[in-house]
Amino acid sequence: MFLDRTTIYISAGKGGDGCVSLRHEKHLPKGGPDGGDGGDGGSVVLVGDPSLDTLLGFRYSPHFRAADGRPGMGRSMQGVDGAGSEIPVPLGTLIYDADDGTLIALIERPGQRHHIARGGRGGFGNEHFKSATNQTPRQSTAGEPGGKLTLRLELKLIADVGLIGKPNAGKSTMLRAVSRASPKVADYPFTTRSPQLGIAELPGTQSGDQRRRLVVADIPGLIEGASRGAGLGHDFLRHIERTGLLLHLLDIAPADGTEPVDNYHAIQRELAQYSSALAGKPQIIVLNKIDLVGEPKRQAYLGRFKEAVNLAGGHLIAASGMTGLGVEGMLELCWSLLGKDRRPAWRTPT
Ligand SMILES: Nc1nc2c(ncn2[C@@H]2O[C@H](COP(=O)(O)OP(=O)(O)OP(=O)(O)O)[C@@H](O)[C@H]2O)c(=O)[nH]1
Ligand SMILES: [Mg+2]
Repeated sequence: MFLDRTTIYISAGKGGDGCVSLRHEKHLPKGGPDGGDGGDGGSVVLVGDPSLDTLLGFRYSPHFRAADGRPGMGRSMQGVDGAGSEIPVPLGTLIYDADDGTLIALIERPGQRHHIARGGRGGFGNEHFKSATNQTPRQSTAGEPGGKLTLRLELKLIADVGLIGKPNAGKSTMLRAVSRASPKVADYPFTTRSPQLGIAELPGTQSGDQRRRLVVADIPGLIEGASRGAGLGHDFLRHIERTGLLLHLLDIAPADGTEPVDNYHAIQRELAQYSSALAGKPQIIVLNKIDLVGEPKRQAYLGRFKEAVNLAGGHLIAASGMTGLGVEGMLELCWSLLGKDRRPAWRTPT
């Protein structure tokens, strides 16, 4: 399975120090002790957040720190407790201690809370040490340090979109174009030997505040007979069984001299032979490497393909993973076809 992994650094707040103070009042020349206790340091809590779907945000800001407790003060005033820190994590996140690898928690329910690091207790003020034999104690204790931890977070990702096509169709190049993933690209078949995953970020819907992300899976190229075990594709078809949408990439000018239309049918046959569920998934047919066709001819090219293939209301677009042409429109189409409700139904944490 695909894993999203990241490391984060946690520090809970230190407790505030206890205070040493003696009461000063006119009619009480030898006032008793009134140094208050320090406040407790803030704790760090992990919280399950259903609106998150990747660990991506942690790459930019991996440090989490809760506030220290304030020191105690005279007049028996206790220091204020340090504010806690809440870390929202996607559902299905496994939390490991990065030092020894032990599994600490699995966050899987919305609002589920796990106290990961406790703040240090505040120290005692001298008031605390008052006794029959010691009426004016001058001792206090320091606040305890807060817990510190390095955590490894892991999230199993289920791809929203599966990239399929013959070897060399440009699947890995497309994954590079839409995400930070950097799968190997080369001009020979079966360059990709195991599934690769990337996270595509679409521009925000309003004022850039809302992130829209798609998890995209790149699998090895499919060839005729893949559904019966030929090539590398068979084993990997199951990796795209749970995606919501397939991007079917067709090389418009295959180096092996085959026709895009024939290649289209060959892949559809393989999908159908593998499972009806896979064949029935929504597909966007992408005439890829469109940069190889001069601009004036592109529309005609799309038209000819439409005539030759009965797409039955399916979606056909032209794009180039190499130049980025048509890629943004392709992602927007993916997003709209997947619909608003795509999560969390397609994601099963564990
Ligand atoms: N002109 C052009 N070439 C492309 C484009 N996309 C990919 N290529 C080239 O096509 C070849 C195959 O690209 P890959 O991205 O490795 O193809 P793949 O589908 O992942 O191939 P496998 O992993 O072997 O199945 C490489 O030489 C790429 O540089 C494109 O949009 N335009
Ligand atoms: Mg590849």
